[in-house]
Amino acid sequence: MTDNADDFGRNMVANLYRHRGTTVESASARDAYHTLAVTIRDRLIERYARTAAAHYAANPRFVYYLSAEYLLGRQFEQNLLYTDTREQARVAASALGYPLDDLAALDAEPGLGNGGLGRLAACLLDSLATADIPAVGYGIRYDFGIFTQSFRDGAQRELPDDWSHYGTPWEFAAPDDRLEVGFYGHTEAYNGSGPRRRWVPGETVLGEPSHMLVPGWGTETVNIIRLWRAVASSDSFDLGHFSAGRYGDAVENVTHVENITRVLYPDDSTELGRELRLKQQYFLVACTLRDIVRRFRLRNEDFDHFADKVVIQLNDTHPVMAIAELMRLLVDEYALDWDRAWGITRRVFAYTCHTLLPEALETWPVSLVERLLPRHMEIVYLINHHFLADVERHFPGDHDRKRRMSLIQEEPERRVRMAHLAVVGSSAVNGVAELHSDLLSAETLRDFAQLWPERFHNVTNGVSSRRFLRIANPRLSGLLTERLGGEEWLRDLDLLADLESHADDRALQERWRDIKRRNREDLALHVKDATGVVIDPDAMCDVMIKRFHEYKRQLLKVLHIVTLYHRLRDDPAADVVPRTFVFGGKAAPGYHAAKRIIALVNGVGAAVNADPVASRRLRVAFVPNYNVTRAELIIPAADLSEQISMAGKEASGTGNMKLALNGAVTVGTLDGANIEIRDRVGDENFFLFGQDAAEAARTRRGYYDPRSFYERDPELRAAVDAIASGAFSGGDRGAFSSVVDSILYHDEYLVMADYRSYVDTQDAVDGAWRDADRWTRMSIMNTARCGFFSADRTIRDYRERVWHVDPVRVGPHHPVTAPD
Ligand code: 7GP
Repeated sequence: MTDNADDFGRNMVANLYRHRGTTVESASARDAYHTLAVTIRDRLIERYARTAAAHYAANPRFVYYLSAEYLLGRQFEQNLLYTDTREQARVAASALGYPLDDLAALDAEPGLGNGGLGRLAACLLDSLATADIPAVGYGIRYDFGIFTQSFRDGAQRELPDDWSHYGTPWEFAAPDDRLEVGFYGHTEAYNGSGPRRRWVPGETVLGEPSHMLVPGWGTETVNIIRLWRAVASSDSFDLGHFSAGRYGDAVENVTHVENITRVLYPDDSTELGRELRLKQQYFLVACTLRDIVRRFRLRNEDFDHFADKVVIQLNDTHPVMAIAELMRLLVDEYALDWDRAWGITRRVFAYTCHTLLPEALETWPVSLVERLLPRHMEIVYLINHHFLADVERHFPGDHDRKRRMSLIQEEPERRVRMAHLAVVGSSAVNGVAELHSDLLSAETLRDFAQLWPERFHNVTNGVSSRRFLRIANPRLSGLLTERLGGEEWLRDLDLLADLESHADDRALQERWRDIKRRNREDLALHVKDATGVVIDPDAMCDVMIKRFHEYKRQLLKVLHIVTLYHRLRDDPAADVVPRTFVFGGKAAPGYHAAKRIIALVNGVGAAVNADPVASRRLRVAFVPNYNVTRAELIIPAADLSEQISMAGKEASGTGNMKLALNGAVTVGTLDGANIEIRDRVGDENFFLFGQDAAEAARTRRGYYDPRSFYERDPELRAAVDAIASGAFSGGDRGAFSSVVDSILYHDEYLVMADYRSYVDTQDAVDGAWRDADRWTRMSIMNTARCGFFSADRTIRDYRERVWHVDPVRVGPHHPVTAPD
């Protein structure tokens, strides 16, 4: 497709007529936005057609990425970049009377995920397409994505995120491809013997796919992400009820079905909520596997080749029922014998674990699985039967081991252990950073790693340099492109290493500082708008952006802020460097402890910002509704990156990588990927504090008395006392008593034990900041040495260690439309 501004403009006007049914004179901003998006999309869809044709011809092994979450971020800017049409779009937008940036701001972020795991999925899809790997991402099209966060009296409020309220130009619905998914019911014997059985569901719903395009950067490949939503059949609507004026009853069945994909992770604190969640998981799995089998059969017949053509990556345990579902399809529907089906299944699946928290390893009550998915329960039992026989062969008579490894937990309630099913049914298992993978093998999944050491791998996470440097930080990317002599670094991030030898170059340092300052100015404008807080663009920008969770220790950050506040209050001339503390993050709606910490951050922020002395040096800005879009604004402005989880709890972290790449220096524990970041940037360019994973585990196992730290450390005592006294809750002593009690008497995440080391390290941060040249050098070194954390490298690692797939190059002409 040729792309001069005239063609682009003509296409756009044609699209305005055809898609919006309106005219140039009367186009609203939303008409203009939508039309521009569709015009950009046209460039991608043409590439997608060529990609599909190339894939069809090559019949390659595909990577199918199954994930309950995707945090794609806005598509508009990305697709402008990937189609190289920014200039044409600018001209076309102004022809309609709108500045391009105003239209870009109308792009809604599909918030189909919670945090790290969902954003990682999006980064990996981007890198898969960029590497020309045939891949499809499968997920759920939630009506309401992650809730919109606002604050009322400092506390988190959750509002529904109706992300596709105005329709989204990036999504193609495919109602023709609807398929049926069963739930409940019973199973019955086929004629004949053997494990084959028939499942007669008690309820069926329709799954409707839609897809979005996932373009690669600097290549012709456009892959897709396919999202499923539950739709009721038209006879679910009860016209009789409606005619009788019982409008609620009339739509009851419709609502019941469509609730399956209504929200991301329905609250599972009730029985019904748990059932809905499992239903959601199976819904994704059932639709997806049917689609994968359909795709396989387009070019292949014999299931013995299935594993040569298909690898299914399970993004944590949410889609793990896929293992039982594939067995059901192969054995019950395609009549393969059990062993052959199992051999195929085992080769097809691979499993990534994203956590170290025992409570995040999913289990489902046997009674629930039996009722909702009776056939799958039988299959899980049969897999378990064969598996435990295998364990017995390797470890004869070791009953305790079998009890530990079983797919079924017996006490206190019988439950299916999804992580065990995942490991047993996969050919490869990986953690997401070195420490995490080591801890999985040594602790969480030790018995399995002993039985099958060859299955266990590490694949350290990575992030998209396109989104988080090129798009988010145009100023710094411009400098990098200039210094590195082109944009090749966007495909080979190791090229950033060339900067290293210039880290002391005066001119570079000055440009670097200037860019950071201007990025902080941009952030200051947004913060003022979103929170009313005025921040000083010259102050150090100290950033903590991530989900709120006790193990991530936002509370430790709060104690530090209160400590500085006290120092200034006691001595207005105290040696405290001007800093802005920027927070962003949501807490799960049912996670009360984390929500209290959010309120505390806001309470402390209000006190600091209102204090005539402290506010001269310190400001606290809690940006509401942290999401990918906000991340892209905050990260480029950051000077200091807070990665302060209790060691041994953060599987990897990926915000740490994005911030370091943008030249923020990390203050962190030896946890997750922090370790690998420090190894690469050098310990002189990283602020380390606190206990390491082994020490922390020892402290937790032994006799730990958090109160003793409080008693011995006057600054810590003053900070805790201030919180307890109501100083940050308008005098209400009860407001944060649960927070205070948790750290004084339990302190599961060693906030008290690490406080002194943290505060002293922060004093060293102040010292480094005062020496602007030293700080700038550290910042440059962080960018220069973080090329490893590109998601492109992560994809290379998955290819070598797990997937064994080859790229397919997409030609410049579609075989059907190509000229002779
Ligand atoms: C997160 C981990 O907490 C984070 O450390 C990691 O960087 C990220 O995954 C990507 O691997 N986990 C989740 O977001 C999550 O939901 C529960 O984990 C299973």
